[in-house]
Amino acid sequence: MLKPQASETREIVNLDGLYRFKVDFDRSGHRDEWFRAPLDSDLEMGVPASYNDVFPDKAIRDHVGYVWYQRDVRVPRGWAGERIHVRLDSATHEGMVWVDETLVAQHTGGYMPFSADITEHVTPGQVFRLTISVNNELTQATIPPGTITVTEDGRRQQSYLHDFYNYAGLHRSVWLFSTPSVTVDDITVVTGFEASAGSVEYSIATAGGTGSETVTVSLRDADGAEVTHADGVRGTLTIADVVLWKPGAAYLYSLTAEIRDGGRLLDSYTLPVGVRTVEVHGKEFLINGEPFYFTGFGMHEDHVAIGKGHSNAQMVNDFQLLDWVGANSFRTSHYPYAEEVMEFADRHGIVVIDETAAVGLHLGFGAVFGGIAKKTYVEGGVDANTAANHRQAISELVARDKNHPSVVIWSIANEPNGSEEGAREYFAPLAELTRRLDPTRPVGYVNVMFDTPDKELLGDLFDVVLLNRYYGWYVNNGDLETAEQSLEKELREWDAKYGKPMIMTEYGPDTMPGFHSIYEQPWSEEYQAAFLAMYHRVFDRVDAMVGEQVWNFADFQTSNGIMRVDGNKKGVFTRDRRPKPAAYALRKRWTALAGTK
Ligand code: GCB
Repeated sequence: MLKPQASETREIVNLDGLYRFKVDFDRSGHRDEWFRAPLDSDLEMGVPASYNDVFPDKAIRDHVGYVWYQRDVRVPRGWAGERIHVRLDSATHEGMVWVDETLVAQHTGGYMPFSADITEHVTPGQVFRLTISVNNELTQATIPPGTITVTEDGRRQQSYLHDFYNYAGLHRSVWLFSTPSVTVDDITVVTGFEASAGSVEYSIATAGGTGSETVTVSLRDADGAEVTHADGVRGTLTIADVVLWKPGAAYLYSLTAEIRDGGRLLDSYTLPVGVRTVEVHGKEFLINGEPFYFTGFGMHEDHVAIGKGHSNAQMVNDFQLLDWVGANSFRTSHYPYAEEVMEFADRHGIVVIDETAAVGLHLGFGAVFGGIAKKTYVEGGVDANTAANHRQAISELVARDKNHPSVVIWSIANEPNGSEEGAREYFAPLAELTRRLDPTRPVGYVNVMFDTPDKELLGDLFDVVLLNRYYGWYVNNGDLETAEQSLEKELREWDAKYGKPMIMTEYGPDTMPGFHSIYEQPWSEEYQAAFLAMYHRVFDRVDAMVGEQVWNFADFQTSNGIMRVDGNKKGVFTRDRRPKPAAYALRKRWTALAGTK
């Protein structure tokens, strides 16, 4: 699943901007074939962005179902003879794409790119009408799951068991791009090193050829000087005096794959490559053979007005704040982030735990979100349909992100039910699938606080122990002394049970900016700082701890409920990215740790 790019043989046009926009309130759009004519609506919507908070209209914000986007697109006239594609970097949660009156693509899963070859439906130099319907519905089978109910007066309502607002729309860029008819279809690299010699094992999939073409590969250093080259669709490149990709010190080579017919260049694709290794060794997490200690956050793609829309400026601001606070890593909680984010992490040496959108696979959580607790692994719950979509989510994630040096762990779910009968049967094949798709990276799942070591059934299927704990918040609220004892006791039990590296992937209390207390009262800024300091004391006493990722980087929007006041306030930064005092405390600790751990 190569990201489109411009090269000697490929061109790309960005289709972001303003689209005609219509909300399909009465679910008539598909029946009435809205793609056949200009959308009958005065609304326009910016892409990329979530549409929910853009309009001052509750009916749009709460809408459950389809919305429609449409614009006219002119195909560059120079593209005659090329294959022409349209690509959506995401459509949350389901997208259908028409070119004029032809349905060209349909994709479910709100955080992954998809594309369609539209060569037969368009003419270079001419205009076509691009129509996209986007559905925000979550059902028990989707990843993440949800439930739709209909009120007595006929209103559809969406509920879900995850703690972030169900933003929807075209959250990421839309592209028109050309490829030649014979293409580099995919590239996979696996890197390594021995003493000062680096290695890049590569394998290239081509498409559209006759088999008589030749494939060559060249590797350049960051200054653009050729380091080495080779022939053939697979092989190993050796780099003398390799410069490794390291956390905090990124270094990227670029690998160019070319297909030729005789002397004629048919296709050329360039991939950034960071040479590094990742390994679990006993209780250590090794990057390039050296113990690595994760500092940072679970994050969200979440901003005022644009919701989950990708914005390059906001992304740079978030990375700058990560740098300021001394973080070396983050988790893409609770879904894959925009590819621009992954590439930025590659270029700047930030380490990533890459997570699927499998959040809310715990029907016991119904009680927390205003419903009732149910069994999880039952038909109509987390069942074979969920598993099929979960497999798709894992496969697409690995296909998209396998070449990013920043990605060091696959997290295949956040807080699933890991103690109920059926959990092992559900997760064992998924862990195995992830390993088969990528044998080079450790695999984990994120454990929920209910699934204590005496009850949990899954840990031996995974390489690392990823824990979310809220001692001092959801339990022992306001009592950090008891919380400290409970936390340390539990961490030692995990260590005794599995003897694997452990990362605290979530810990933190809701904190109201501006609320102060000399009594360490929950919700106060002082309590947040004291809470984090307590966790850090414990982490420093438990050897198997190899990382701490605070929940959350910033405050973020959630669904309504008595647990949340305009969203989740566990951010170390506010939603508009102002520091709470805890940010300064973390900065002090993490900058000091950078030199030692
Ligand atoms: C969790 C979830 C996260 C929530 C967080 C909280 O365990 O993984 O999505 O936002 O707790 O603040 O309750």
